[in-house]
Amino acid sequence: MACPDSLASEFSLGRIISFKSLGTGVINSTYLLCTDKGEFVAQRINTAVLGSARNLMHNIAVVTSHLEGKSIESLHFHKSATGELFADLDGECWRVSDFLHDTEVFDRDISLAAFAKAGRAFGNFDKALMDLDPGALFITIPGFHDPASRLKHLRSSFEKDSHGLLSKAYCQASRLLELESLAHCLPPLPLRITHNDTKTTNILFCRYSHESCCVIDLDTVMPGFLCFDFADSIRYSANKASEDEKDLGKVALDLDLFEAFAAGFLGTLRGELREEEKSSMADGVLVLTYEQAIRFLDDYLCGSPYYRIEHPEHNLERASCQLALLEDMLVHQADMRAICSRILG
Ligand code: GN1
Ligand code: MG
Repeated sequence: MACPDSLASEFSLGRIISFKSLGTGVINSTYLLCTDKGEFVAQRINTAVLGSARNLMHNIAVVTSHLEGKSIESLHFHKSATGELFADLDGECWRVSDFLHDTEVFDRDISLAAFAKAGRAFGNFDKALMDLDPGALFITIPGFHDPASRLKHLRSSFEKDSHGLLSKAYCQASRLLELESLAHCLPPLPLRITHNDTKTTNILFCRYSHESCCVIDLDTVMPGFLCFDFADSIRYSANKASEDEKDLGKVALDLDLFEAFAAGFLGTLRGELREEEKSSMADGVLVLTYEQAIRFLDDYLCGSPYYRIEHPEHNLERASCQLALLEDMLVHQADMRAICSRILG
């Protein structure tokens, strides 16, 4: 898309030199904006998903200033002409942050060492927010990681079949409904402030030292359960195949990657966790993967209004892939539990 005419002037960014697409997110649209004053990240916020930009940016301001207070590098957002951290331009909501130079992200082809560092980075992020009152943040997306309510929605989409797509997704949908006990298997857990979208692509690493330098994508930082921050990284990066792999024979849990991330994440948080949190980690991986399969399939049955897709069957392929990963995780449930217990002592 073209850069809105008023973006640079609204955020006092100088004269625009270039504007190009950046990153792999499937919710917001992200661009690298070069001006005569420097390089910036401009994002068009998907308010249909993320709700009020004011509440969202309130959360982000609270969290980034808390992290800065502990000398943890965080994103820095620019103020608009009205002093807000976002601006309404031509009916769309935009925000701008500094572009962090000399950084790189690791996608799925991540080494064991880098994945362990990613675990430490997300572990340190969650640890640093433990003394912040969850009540200080708005719930930007109610029921975001709530497998039972996601399943309820899938069941209703299944019954309505309003887009006539159920015949193509019947096996996957039936299997997800059959696995219902996964939506209720976790014990009551304490609410913490969590990231909630811990893909490894949401960590910037220094290009030279290869150390993690900043956790990004703070849109879903809100009250949540720590086991889901552990789980989402595993779901995304410890899959031997990509999130939308069509050849399901390639989809499998990589236990070495699981162990590397567990060493980083659980090793960092070990001293802070309650017993029920410790015992929820391995099972949380199953639950979150189950929830993601539900979310992709439900979106498919509803005509794909939520996730950006590249072709009409994309969400069905993503759901099938998550379901295949879940089946393999079920086979390795005891292995995952043993690794977590060993690390958590
Ligand atoms: C979305 O767009 P991105 O990559 O930040 C989604 C996550 C899903 C992910 C699946 C707000 O994240 O929960 O795990 O897609 N974020 C939101 O790829 O729904
Ligand atoms: Mg995200």
